[in-house]
Amino acid sequence: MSSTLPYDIQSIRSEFPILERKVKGKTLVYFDNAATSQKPKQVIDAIAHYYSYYNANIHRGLHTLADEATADFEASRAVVQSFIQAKHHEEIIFTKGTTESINLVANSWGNAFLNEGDEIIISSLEHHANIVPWQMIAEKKGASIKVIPIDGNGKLDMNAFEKMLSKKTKFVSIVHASNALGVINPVEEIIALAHQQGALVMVDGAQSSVHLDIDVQKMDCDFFAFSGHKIYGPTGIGILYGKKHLLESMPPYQGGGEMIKEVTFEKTTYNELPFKFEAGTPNIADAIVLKSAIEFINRVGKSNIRKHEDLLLEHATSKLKDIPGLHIIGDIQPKVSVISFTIDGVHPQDLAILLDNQGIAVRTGHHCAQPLMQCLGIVGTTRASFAAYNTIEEVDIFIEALNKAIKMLK
Ligand code: C6P
Repeated sequence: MSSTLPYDIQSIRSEFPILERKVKGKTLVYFDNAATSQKPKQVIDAIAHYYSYYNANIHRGLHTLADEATADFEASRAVVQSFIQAKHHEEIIFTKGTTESINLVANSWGNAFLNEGDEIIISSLEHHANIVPWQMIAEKKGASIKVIPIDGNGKLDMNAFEKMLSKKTKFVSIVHASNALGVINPVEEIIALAHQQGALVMVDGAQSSVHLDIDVQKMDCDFFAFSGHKIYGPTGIGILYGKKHLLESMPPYQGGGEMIKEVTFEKTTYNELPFKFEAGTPNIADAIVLKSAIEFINRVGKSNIRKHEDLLLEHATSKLKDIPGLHIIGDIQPKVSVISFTIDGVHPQDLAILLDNQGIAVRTGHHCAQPLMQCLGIVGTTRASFAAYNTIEEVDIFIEALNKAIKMLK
């Protein structure tokens, strides 16, 4: 099987020091990549290098360290720009992560442009980060939220979506790939339909950005959000992409240093993009290091990683289907390398503990998508999610451990 893999998997694995770790006496099998991916050595080294050699505040100082840090911070912005094919570098805003990016848009755009009676559309597949900020702003502005239904496998009901759209629809915020099930939504179609009604569209790319080629211009989304820590980068850094004319029309999200042009006690004028949305000292180190994470992905090749992950997904799916009483939720195409399942008579939490005892990390529960679990009529699932460094052998270890755990629990 491994001869069909698109790259030398052992060489990739050797770049991730954590994969050497033992957990409960067993070599770690890390299948919780949808929660956060592990970091290659070039990312870990880049953090140490920044703090060891040129730690300084940016855009402010007139000294060598500040110049170097500023240059690398802006170089990282340019790398992110090409990672998602944005037209202008000032369309890339550094945030803490997907959650903050969505909150920024809901607050800034929502406060300025939402009115009473307006409608915001989300889907049943959303992570809480793409539900709660919209509920908060809708409540404040007297707008309402409509939810696109799904079938039992997580497929969006596009007919229902089309019927939901009207002149009242002002905003659609939709997940690209579901974190809980892995299913990929037809975002291009959703965006085109929403635009016909004059509504704007935000895409939550927290799970898609690491697996799929992202071209925000081709997709024609108005906003796109993702997190550094899910693309082999550090925690605490994320991206908001927004079309330039929209970001220009929006008021600042937070006030403070960096986002101003001039301040008097009477009045403040705001800085230009992207700085208008980057108040205060940003997360300089992690923004700089995000460049190294993207360079890792580009070096291995996103399409190679996708091919590799598809092999793992296919292998795991067919093995899991052999287990009596196991139900894969979201067994449809297209999907990213996430498998979510339930097992008759087995509580996901008990399963997670037994798997951890065998060195295997998976996520169980509602995956921060409680409304989705309610739609599916389940309390939660067990989720295995794969990354560039996982192997077919690890899938086999997982299946063996799973069978052992099921025997103990039934
Ligand atoms: N999902 C998971 O285990 P932050 O926490 O801001 O980096 O990302 C939030 C978020 C938003 N949307 C989607 C689709 C996501 O998957 C996540 C994070 C993790 O599934 C942690 S809950």
